[in-house]
Amino acid sequence: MKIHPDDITTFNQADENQRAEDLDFLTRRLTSSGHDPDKILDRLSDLQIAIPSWALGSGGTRFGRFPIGGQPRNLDEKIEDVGLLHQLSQMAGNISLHIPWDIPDDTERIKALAAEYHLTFDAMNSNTFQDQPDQKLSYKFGSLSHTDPFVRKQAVEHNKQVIDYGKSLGSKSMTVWLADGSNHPGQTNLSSALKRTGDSLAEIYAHMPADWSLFIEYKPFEPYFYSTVIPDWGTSYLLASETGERAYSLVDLGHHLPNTNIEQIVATLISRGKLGGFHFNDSKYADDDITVGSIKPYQLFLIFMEIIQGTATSPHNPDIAYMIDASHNLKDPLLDLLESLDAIGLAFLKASLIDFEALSDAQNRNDISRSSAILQDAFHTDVRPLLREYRVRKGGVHDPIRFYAEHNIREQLIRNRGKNTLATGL
Ligand code: RM4
Ligand code: MN
Ligand code: MN
Repeated sequence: MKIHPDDITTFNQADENQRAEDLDFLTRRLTSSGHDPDKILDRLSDLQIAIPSWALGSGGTRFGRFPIGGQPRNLDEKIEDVGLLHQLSQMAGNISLHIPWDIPDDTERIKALAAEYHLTFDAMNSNTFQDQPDQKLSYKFGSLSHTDPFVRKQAVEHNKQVIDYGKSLGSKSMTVWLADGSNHPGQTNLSSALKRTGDSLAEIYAHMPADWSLFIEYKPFEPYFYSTVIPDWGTSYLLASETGERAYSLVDLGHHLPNTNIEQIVATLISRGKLGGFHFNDSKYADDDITVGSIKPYQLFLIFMEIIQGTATSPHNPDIAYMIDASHNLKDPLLDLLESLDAIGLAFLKASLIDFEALSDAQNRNDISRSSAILQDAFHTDVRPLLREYRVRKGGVHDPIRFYAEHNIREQLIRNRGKNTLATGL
């Protein structure tokens, strides 16, 4: 769905004066403490977040699913939905595809459609955690790590095919999230499974064009509960280092055991130039995949602090591929994604306000209280006027969530697509 520019203008004009006042207040505060708001907004513009093609419908749990009407019925409609998110927020200029959930029928046509919505294709995702109806061998006991070389070959071939789709769509990277693991002690030989995985990844890597990157995602448990072959950042880093220069780790916020210091992992990976991808979501317990920033907004702020600081001091880390990897069981998926984009924008802006020079000075003097004060000062600044200004300047709306509700977008989608449509994905 494309929103008519007049609707955007009308919406933005409604409380223009109040917004200008709020912005003025914040700008004065920021400039007096040495910040350049325009520069910060330029950097925000570089922070484009990919939307996964599998998160545009209602998700489910293993117990049930409560579908919302108007879900995208095919890839074209998914692109439309991401286009809408981008038009409103100006922060979602990329789409990430999961194969075989979203196989493009005609890559040239799909690429052109995405371009109409100002979207490009970010990392491609393979799927060897489910068996497909036409598949010869089963992944029940693993894929890239399987004991049977024929199953491994089938899984490697699938990954190569995903790369080929990505090539024709203009993507430049491939994410491998390997679900392989075991449920019972003794079920697999842990070190042999890791070795076989490394060999399979090497084959996938060799198939990538020279300007592509490979992202290796880790996860401590689920779908298997005793072991996963790539459980943590250390294993992912190890595999990435062994696989090649353009192989990197991918951090997904939900893929850690409770209370893990994720910002420290981010800092360590960036310092070695190995943080390639980042999946946003939030969680209370495990891979809950709920709205970004809804549970731990301070953690998100600290992560952006490490990203901003780390990429400035370790320039050899590549541009990080950001994606929202969430699942929407109760909320309207599009609204949920807009909320997540808001949370990401706000955390980034707040982290941009940290006085890094003063912080480094306080750290060198071991002045803990001063260090904390610097962080708190940035975190408690209300940066919403700046995020609204960013959107209006770029042609979006100052408050995408309100716009979405006031314009009854879901009702329109239900009218156009139907009440009982189903989207492929989680
Ligand atoms: C996994 C992981 C992957 C995503 C799948 C659908 O838990 O986060 O990134 O592709 O879910
Ligand atoms: Mn993920
Ligand atoms: Mn996950």
